[in-house]
Amino acid sequence: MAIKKEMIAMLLAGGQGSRLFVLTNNRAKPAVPFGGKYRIIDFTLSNCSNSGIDTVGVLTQYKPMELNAYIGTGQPWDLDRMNGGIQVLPPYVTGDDGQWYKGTANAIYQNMQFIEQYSPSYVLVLSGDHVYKMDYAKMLAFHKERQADATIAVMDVPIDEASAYGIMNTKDDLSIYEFEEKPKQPKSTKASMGVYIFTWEKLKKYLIEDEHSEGSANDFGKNIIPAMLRCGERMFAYPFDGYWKDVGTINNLWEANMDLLNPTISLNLSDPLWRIYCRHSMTTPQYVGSHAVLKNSMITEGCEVDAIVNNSILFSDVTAEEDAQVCYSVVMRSAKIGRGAKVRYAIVADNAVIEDGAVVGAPPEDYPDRDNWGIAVVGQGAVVRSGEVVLPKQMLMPG
Ligand code: ADQ
Ligand code: ADP
Repeated sequence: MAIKKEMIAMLLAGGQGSRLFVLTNNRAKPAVPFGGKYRIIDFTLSNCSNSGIDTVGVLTQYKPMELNAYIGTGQPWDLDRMNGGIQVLPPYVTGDDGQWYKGTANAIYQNMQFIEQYSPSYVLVLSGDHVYKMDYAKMLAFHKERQADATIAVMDVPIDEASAYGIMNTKDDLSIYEFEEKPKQPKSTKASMGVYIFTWEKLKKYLIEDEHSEGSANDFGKNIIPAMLRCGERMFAYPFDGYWKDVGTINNLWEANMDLLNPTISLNLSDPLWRIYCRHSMTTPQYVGSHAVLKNSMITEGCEVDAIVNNSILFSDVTAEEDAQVCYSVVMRSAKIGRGAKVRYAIVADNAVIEDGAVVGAPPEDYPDRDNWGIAVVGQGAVVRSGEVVLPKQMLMPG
């Protein structure tokens, strides 16, 4: 019998991440590399560990291999425990009725047995695709003080982005009286961060009811939250005003990487009191050649750089040869950039090869349709031949 835990975390990591296109061909979104040496999931896992949560279930289903390998025993996040720790939970077959996770709520429903082993009073539901630092222990204190049934972390977002989120309205005491999942005409700018604390006995009741309700999408935002609100449960909004970004789109992923190079942005990765942990690669120190000119960039271990690099993030083991230019770009592990190649406003995935003189992306001022430019993306292992051009907004698939 497992030891009782006051709160355990369930981390949803099973979405397809289709809006990241070539970056999620072979892996789930939470495993996408970020910020030079991290993966997106490192933020949520580190938040759990730093908040004193030692039991985390990770719900996977879409292309989980790389994510599973990355998580391993959970040691980098101090989650390799005898009691609790991290556990990867893929969909499994029980008798005749095993099935894929239909939606986020169904994913939790199918793992009720895992949750119940710990007899938790509260369950924290998280997404594996957000970059932020948050103390869930403070959120739990808020939830307990208000004797809430559900607490939803909220951020203020620009009104023109509000329809991408669950949007709520609250009273002065922060209780929620209205919630709409991705409304076409948002009535407020208070957006759900997809971070929830539920009192477990209450959530369990709604998960079971939802499972038996005809036509439900079995989704937290579409079904569970609205149902709880309709039934008058105590629901509160927990305001968060730090850095938070859903990195589920190419633009957001690129921007969040660029934010790391901007000293005015509050996502400090070197705060000794809130470290972001990751699995390290064992590789050589970086080498900077005699032609290299490096400005405002992160250059990670194992890189060999002889190029002009500015405002960019080079992950481990990247090579960038003489006369190459890399600016405002994200270049993932072991990618190779040949002589005289130009990589500008781009994301180059791991193991991609940009041959000598090839061009990837362009800054807006160089692009004829200035209002409609975007980030160029080269997929994992893809090769851009000498003289070839990958235009802004274009995505190059491997093979
Ligand atoms: P979305 O992010 O659009 O909105 P969703 O696509 O359901 O919600 O994904 C949430 C998380 O669950 C993601 O991490 C995804 O990978 C994972 N996931 C999706 N389907 C899954 C499945 N079947 N099994 C396991 N994991 C799955 C949500 C809320 C909004 C809120 C935004 C904030 O619904 O109200 O505003 O998050 O980003
Ligand atoms: P994106 O929106 O970029 O595709 P997400 O990771 O947020 O990325 O998940 C996308 C959608 O895929 C969600 O709406 C989720 O419900 C759906 N989804 C994920 N896995 C499945 C599945 N096995 N069956 C049906 N829908 C799924």
